[in-house]
Amino acid sequence: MDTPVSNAEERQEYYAKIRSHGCAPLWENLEYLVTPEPVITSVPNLWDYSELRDDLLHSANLITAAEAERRVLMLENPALEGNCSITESLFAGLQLIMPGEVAIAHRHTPAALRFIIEGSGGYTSVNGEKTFMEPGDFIITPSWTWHDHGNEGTEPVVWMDGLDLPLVRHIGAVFLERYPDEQFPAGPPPGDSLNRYGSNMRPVGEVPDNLNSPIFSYPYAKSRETLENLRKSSDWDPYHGLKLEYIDPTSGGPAMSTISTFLQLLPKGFKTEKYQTTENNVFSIIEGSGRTIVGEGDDEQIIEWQERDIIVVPCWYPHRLEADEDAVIFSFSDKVVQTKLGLWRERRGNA
Ligand code: GTQ
Ligand code: FE2
Repeated sequence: MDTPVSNAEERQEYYAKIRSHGCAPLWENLEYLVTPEPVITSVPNLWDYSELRDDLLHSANLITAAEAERRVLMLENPALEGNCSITESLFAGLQLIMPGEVAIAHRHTPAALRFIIEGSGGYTSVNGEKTFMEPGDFIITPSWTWHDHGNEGTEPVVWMDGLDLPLVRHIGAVFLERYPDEQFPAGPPPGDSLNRYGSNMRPVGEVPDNLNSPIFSYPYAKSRETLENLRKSSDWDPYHGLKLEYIDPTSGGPAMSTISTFLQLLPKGFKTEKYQTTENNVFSIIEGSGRTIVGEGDDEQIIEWQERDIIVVPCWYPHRLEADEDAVIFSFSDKVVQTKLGLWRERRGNA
């Protein structure tokens, strides 16, 4: 029976009383707490690289890489200002290293990826193994590995950083350690891990670490060629075009244990169909131009993009993509985490 047993005033007094005992009434919050579908604070957004580039290069006049430790412009979700996050779970930033600069060695529990945007001659060293960077390369810094960066070239080098930092912070498991010297001592020669593990082979007798890929670098030349070869034969996915996931060759699983990473090709004129997923997605346009249509009806929003732009589409926003020219898009998301927790979902069309 729905007979009230108390009045509003009585209830407020009661809430104040239980508050002082460290309690709150679930029944006043249930609607906001457990919702029929995901409700998320972060919003879709675009970072226009042609607009940002000057700001980024200007930062080199204000602070050195050495002083900054990491000279990064964080891409903050407009709805999460001050939270150092691009979505509730992910961090993204644009990092700049000028010729001759070094970003000192440290290690931390949050894992990082680098997706190279512009410049040649940049490198990152992971546990002493240098990986040189070219635009479009995808490079991994696994959790708790020593890393420093540098630029041995003659032009500015810019890459996008993607980290699981908000997720790790939320749990509280953040640790950082600085190396006593600027750079971690040189270890294996550049490219060693790719040589060793990048040909669907591995040294005999080695047992894989099943958390992270032994490959630190997934060069664009190779992955772009793969997309090009596949476009002739592949069936196109109506929701993704031709989309490949970067994997750990020793397990067949995702390349990183906390961040999923993808490269996709949409041929000129391709239009994907409406898609929803619980994963929070960050897209980095490497080639081409087009648009992402996010939301539906009155909430529909058209995000026009071109090369080097970055777009975020948070959890459960309906979205579709249109390519005006052949488009190649790198993306990263928290899919692997959601999958491990049994939470990942997708909705294709109106299914
Ligand atoms: O390059 O080591 O954007 O530790 C944020 C934290 C980059 C890095 C970031 C980091 C780094
Ligand atoms: Fe770092």
